[in-house]
Amino acid sequence: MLIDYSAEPSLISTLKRPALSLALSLALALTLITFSQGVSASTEQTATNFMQADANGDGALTRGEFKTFIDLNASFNIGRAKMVRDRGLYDRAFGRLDANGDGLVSSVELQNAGQ
Ligand SMILES: [Ca+2]
Ligand SMILES: [Ca+2]
Repeated sequence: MLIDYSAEPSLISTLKRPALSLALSLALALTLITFSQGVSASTEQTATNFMQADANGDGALTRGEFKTFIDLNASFNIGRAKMVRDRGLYDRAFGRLDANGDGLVSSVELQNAGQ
């Protein structure tokens, strides 16, 4: 019996692109949650903003990083970010997304919030 290795190259190439898959999963999550208004043109920008705001690159946002994330989204007029910024609702938005209360909003929590 022959062993089919044809699936391996695509698996490897997928694993070599964690940044891309992170960006796509974030874009999907953010589309589904609070930033759902008119997000189609700005989905990619939102994912870019997340990665830019994630200063230490661990895939989760501290309160400080989250504020940067909101401010970036607001500057691009994405969803409700401008409202959050203008009304100073960072803590409320952060608290809603930080499901396990560890003081970080992870990409997983963003995804779960959208489901
Ligand atoms: Ca971080
Ligand atoms: Ca958390």
